[in-house]
This record gives sequence, C-alpha cells and structure tokens, in this order.
Amino acid sequence: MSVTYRRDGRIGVITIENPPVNALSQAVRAGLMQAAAEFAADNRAQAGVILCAGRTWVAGADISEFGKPPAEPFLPDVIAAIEGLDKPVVAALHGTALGGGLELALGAHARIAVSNARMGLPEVTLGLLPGAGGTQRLPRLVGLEPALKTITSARQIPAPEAADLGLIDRIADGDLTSAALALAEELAGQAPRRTGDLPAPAADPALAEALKAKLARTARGQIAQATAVDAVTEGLSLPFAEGMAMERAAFRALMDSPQRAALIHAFFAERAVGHLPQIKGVEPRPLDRMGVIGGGTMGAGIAVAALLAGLDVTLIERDAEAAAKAQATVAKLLDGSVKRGKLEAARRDVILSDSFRTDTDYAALSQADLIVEAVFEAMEVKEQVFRALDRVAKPGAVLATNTSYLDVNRIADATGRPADVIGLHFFSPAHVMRLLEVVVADRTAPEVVATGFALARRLKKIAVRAGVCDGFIGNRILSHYRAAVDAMVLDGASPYQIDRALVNFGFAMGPYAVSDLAGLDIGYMTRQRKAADRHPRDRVPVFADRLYEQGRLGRKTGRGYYIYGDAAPQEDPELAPLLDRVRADLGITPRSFTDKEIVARTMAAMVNEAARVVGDGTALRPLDVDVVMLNGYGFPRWRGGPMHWADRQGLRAILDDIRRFAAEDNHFWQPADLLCDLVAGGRSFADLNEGTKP
Ligand code: 3H9
Repeated sequence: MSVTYRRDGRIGVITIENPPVNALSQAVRAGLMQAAAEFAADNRAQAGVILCAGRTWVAGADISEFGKPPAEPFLPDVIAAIEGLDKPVVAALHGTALGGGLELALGAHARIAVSNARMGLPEVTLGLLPGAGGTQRLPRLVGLEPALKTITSARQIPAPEAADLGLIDRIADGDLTSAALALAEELAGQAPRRTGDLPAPAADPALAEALKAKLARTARGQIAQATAVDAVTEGLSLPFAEGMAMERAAFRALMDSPQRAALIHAFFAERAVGHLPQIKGVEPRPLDRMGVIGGGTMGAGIAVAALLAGLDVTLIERDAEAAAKAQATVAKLLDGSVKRGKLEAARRDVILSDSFRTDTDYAALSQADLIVEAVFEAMEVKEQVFRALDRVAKPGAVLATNTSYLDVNRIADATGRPADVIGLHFFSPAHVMRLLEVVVADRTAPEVVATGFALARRLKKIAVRAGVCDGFIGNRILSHYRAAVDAMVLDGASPYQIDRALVNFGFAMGPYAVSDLAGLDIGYMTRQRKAADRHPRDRVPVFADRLYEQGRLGRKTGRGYYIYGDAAPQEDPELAPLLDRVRADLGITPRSFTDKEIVARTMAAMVNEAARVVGDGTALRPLDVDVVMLNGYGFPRWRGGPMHWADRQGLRAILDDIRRFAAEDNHFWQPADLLCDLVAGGRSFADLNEGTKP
C-alpha cells in the first residue's frame, strides 16, 4: 500500500510511501483518493494531516508515466477531492515538494514545513507547465509576480522564504509530525481555507509581457515557459473551475510536444549514466583528501570544485611563485562563489585556512586518496608527472589525469600501478561545469571507476563513462563536426552565418564564438599535434592558422573571429578578405550555403561520429553521448541531445544526407557502420539505450 490512513486522537493521518521520491504514480493517486474518502467518512476525525515517509515529500507526478495513455484518477481530480473536503487538512512537508507534489500541498488547507525543506514548480524544465492547479492556485496564494517567477524559473524556494511569501503557513519547530498534528488540532472544527476559493490577483499585462520578453532570451527556443505565463494570465479573469480546465488543455498540448519528450529523455539519461553494470555493488575507495597537480585555470577550478564539496585539497605547483599564483586564483574563485551566494564568507575563510594548501614538493601528496593531474597537455609531461606520483602516492591512491585527448593507457604505463590510473576529464570552468568524463583505461580497476563516479556525486557533477581514444566522447565528436563547419567556411560560408544558424538551432554559442572563447592557440596546437597523422584528403582550416599567426587568439587578445571591446562582440570586416585569399590560394570557388544546409551538415557530422563512438564502445550507449553533449558542449537541452534528435528526424534521413554529402567528399562523409546497421534493421538509437526508463 503506497498510501495509508489512520487516526491519531481526533486527527486523521494520511501517509504516502512510494520510494524513492514519493512520486504520484497511478497507485498513489488512487490511494490518496481512497484515503481522502476514508478520512471524510471518519466521524471521529475533525482535521487531517498528509505526511510522506522516507527522505522527501512528493517530488511530483511520476515522470515515467509521461508519454503513456493517462490513467485515472487524474491528479487535478485527486487534489480537488482533498481541497473539497469539509474538514481542514494540513500538508506536512520535508525534503523537496516539487511539481505535482507542491500542487498537492496547495490543495491542502494549510501547509507546514521543516526549516530545510524546499519547494518549487520545475515543470518547465521538463517542457511542461504545472498541470494540477499550480498555475491557478499559486497566484491566488502568493500573488501574481511571485507565482510567475516561481513557475517560469523552476527555482526551489527554501522554507523560510516560502513562509515569507505565504506559500507555507508555518515552519515546524522540532519534529514535523508532532508539529503538523498540533497545527491540525488548532484548525479542527474550523472551516477549511481553500486556495481555489481565494480571489485571483489583478492582471498585470505589462508584467507578463516583460517576463515573456526576458524568457525569449533566457529560455530561447522553448515553448513551455511562455505557455505557462499565458496560462497564469488567462486564469486571472476566469472562474477557478474554468481556469483549471484551461490549464489542463495547455498541459496536455505540451505533453504531446517534442520538447517535452526531449527534456524527459534528458532527465532520465542524466540518471541512467550512473547505472553501470561494471560497478554495480563495487565499493568506491575512501575519498577525503585530494591532490591537484597544476594550478592553472583547470587545476584551480578542480581544486575549488573539491573544496566546495568539503574535500581537503593540496595543490602542487612547480615553484613558489607559481604556487602563490595558484593560491590567489583559488581564493579569487572562492570569492566568486561568495558573491554568487553559493558560499558563506566565513566558510570561505575556513576553507582557505584549514582545507587548502599549496606545495612545490610531490611528497606533500603522500596521504592523498585521489590525485588529479592538470598540467600541460603533452604526453612527455604527463608521463613525467605520473612517474613522480608513482613514487610518492600511498598504496591504493587513485591517480587521475585530466587530459582531454591523450592516451590514458600510455599514461598508466608510466606507473607501476596501472589499475589505479583513470582519466577524469573536467570541463572548464571546472567548479561550474557539471560534466565529468570518467575515462576507463584497459587496466583501470572497477573500484577505481566506482571512485570516479563517487567523486562526481560528491562534487554534484554528472559523470559519464568513456573509453580511451583521441578526445574520448565529447572532444572526439566535437573535432568531427568542427571539421564539417570548417569545410563549409573553406567552401564559401561565413563563420558568422554558421554561428547564427547554429545559435538559431539552439546551441548556446556558435563554433567560432567558442573558438574565440577557448583561444585560437588551443585549436592550433591540436592541429600541430595531429599534423603527422593527417590524411592527405583531410581539409585543413588554413584560415584559422592565419588568424593564429596574426596573433588573433580570440577574446584574450581582443580579436579572433570577432572583435571584442566594451560592447557586444563585433563582426570583423577584415575576415572576409582573409577568407577570400585562403580560398583563392586553395583554388576554391566559393559557394553559398543556406542556414538549413549548415545545420544539416553540422548535425549529420555530429551524429555520424557519435554513432562511431557508440559503435566502438567509447560511449556505452547513445544516451551517454546525449548527456555529454548537453552538459559539456552547449547542445540545446530541449532537443534532447544529438542521438535523441537524430531519432526524431529518422535515421534514414540522416544517412541519406551523409550519402548526399559524400558525393562531394567521400573521404570525410563515410557513414558509420552502426548508423547503416540501425537503418537497415529499422531500429533507432533509443533501442540501444538499455537501462533507461521509458
Ligand atoms: C509534474 O509534477 C506535473 C504536474 O504538474 C502535473 C501532473 C498532472 N518521477 O534525482 P535522483 C527517480 S512534473 C519518477 O537521483 P536526488 C529518479 O529517476 C514532475 N521518478 O535523486 C531516480 O531513479 P533511479 C515535477 C522520479 O535525491 C530516483 O528517483 N517534478 C521522479 O538527487 C532518485 O532521483 C520534478 O521535476 C519523478 N518525478 O534528487 C522533480 N523524480 O534511482 C524531479 C525522481 O532509478 N526530480 N525520480 O535513477 C528531481 O528533481 C530529483 O529527483 C529530486 C531528488 C530533487 C526529487
């Protein structure tokens, strides 16, 4: 039984127990309906309490039911039944009250929460709007502006702030159940205060328009946010019941949208990447003391990520001057966390005095549980570091490299303990970006892999397992679609048009703006490193080399593809003549590309290489690729990732595109075997996503 009813004196107690997060599955909805009826019929109960067992109040509708035929009783009807009771009911909240969970609490007649509870309506992050009264009851309870902000931001509101807003009536002092029973005792005999009966606030068209204008930028391309604003606004002038019907229709329309399917795929994929048969039941190694080698942007970011998660960190630099610089960088990044409200100032001071130190001697790492190397990206340098680590690290310490391309097997060979060596590929800035590629080398021990995943959980990052190859999952796919966009520039497209087309598709940034941000020296050095292995038919982006040679390294020099100053980045009028010269030298007659073709070529290249990455086992499943591209490469979340997107287009259409492009260049455009096999078998990438929820 996921919902039970009992009586405590004159208070009826309804308890929901549906681990892990008390989601409102059909069984819970039916159980609530039944329990509400029992409470109504119980003449000795004069007020009621709804409680949740386990770690949290209800975290929302059961997302795994979405996309299937809806099953009765429907949540709005369950909540209406509770709100309509003629005896007051108190919702007792702990953990997180989210989505349908908060809507259930809004249908109760009073709300009490523990002080560290949080509540919110995150439906827009799933491509939906609150569909069980949230758009109608919340404005009545807390006012129009707070309601609109809560719904469109999906923010989780801490209990004290919720109390100030009037979202909850009381914060529990001590034990939640006792405090909720006491509140119910106070209310017993009184008429229930129904949120749906409260007057709606006055409309404010200017507020709604301003919010929609802002959302057009911050939630670019997404439909749920603006639909939610409309549902709230429309409801203000409708009787409550009609507002509920209007909300339901809007919710159902969003439920049928591809954006909803993509966002829910992303939600489950991000959880599925951690379910690895190889490490099921494997205990991670202890993880308290961490060593970081190298205090540049990456090393300092990794140190800060670890410090913010409560780890003790020793950072090694080559001399006292570099160590002092690293110390200052770490302090500055922590200051940034204080400014953004992520860290208390006093805690920053304690971290810097007690948990963080720099040193110039590897011997200072003798007690570290895990050491991450973030030094210059060259094999000889990495090998040297790992030889030194092998001498000082304690037995059982995990030795990790943060390389973004290099062969982790070779790095492991520099030690006498390859089973302890792993790749932990952080993304810059490492204390902000959520993605961590856990690169498993041939001899990496399962408990070392489990420790990599445990570290990610501790740092609140999403870990994805990757195999060893040049660039692992993300950078390997990136270099392939990068080659496709560079080829279009060589053939006549403008980098600015390419950036615009891909931003319009939904990418956070275009590839040339990204180059400027990363620094054109990075791409140049990668090309140098790979020059020896280059195939004669590989197309070299000579224009990028020219920019590098002119010292145009991107943002850091004020000029790259764009010109940077105080204003927004400007297009550079000198770029077009430079490109013309390069094309003339190569004997290329430039041609034009439509935005549609730019997107088709970029996506075909991305999907094709991603299919190879899955086909050769570098990524375990298509969903692992999606999670990497969503969290490390600015792929629009509402398109679900390249593999989910490709399934929606139809894999045959993508393969046809690749074959069409191959007519011009059959060296670059070779269809991946996996893609051909799936098309031949009438299957999709989703079919390979074993372990994901429906
Ligand atoms: C909604 O409510 C619509 C309504 O307005 C209208 C309806 C008519 N359903 O994240 P975790 C699973 S829309 C099913 O690792 P945490 C999750 O897959 C919903 N399953 O834990 C995982 O399973 P597994 C609005 C769910 O402690 C396990 O629970 N609500 C759901 O880091 C643990 O999850 C939301 O969007 C669900 N609703 O975080 C809230 N939620 O172990 C979504 C979780 O097999 N949930 N699971 O991989 C969350 O944000 C986080 O899960 C939460 C806990 C903060 C609750």
